Amino acid sequence: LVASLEQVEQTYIMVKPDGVQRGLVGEIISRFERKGFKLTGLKLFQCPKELAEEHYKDLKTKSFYSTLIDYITSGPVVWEGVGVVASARKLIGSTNPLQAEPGTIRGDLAVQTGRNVVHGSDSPENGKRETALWFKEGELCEWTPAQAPWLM
Ligand code: RTP
Repeated sequence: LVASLEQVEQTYIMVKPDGVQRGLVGEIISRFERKGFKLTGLKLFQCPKELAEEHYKDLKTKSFYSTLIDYITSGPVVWEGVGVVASARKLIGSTNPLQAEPGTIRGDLAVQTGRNVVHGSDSPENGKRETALWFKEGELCEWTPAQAPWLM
């Protein structure tokens, strides 16, 4: 069974500041490429406070909210637009790296929740919302592989 184009979702992956500072950008992007997702947008960005607050607005009432904003704005981040929300969450692993399975990004590369190296949208709706928040029009590339549409 092969998926149709209407089933294609958009998700939003962020390599967080600790991931960038630890030199894990290539490793993390490589895992998404090897899985078979299509990369449609990529940028290196120093996240302003207002944008971080908008991105994490659903967590505003949480006790860790201000540390989370400090963390995300502490250095450059890499944003990536790829396909398939649920599968990306599996590749990333549980929020707490202690509970993340070996083989996942957090299971292999992170130690604590407050430094869990990567973010992925938790629903197709949030994939669209977050992509629109971080990428301007014209910054995403729509492309088709030359031989056959293996990636979609
Ligand atoms: P993300 O949004 O970053 O992909 O993470 P998530 O869905 O796996 O987890 P979420 O509950 O949305 O939390 C967002 C980020 O906040 C930090 N966090 N700290 N108890 C804590 O100190 C705590 N809980 C969450 C993590 O960086 C988490 O990824």
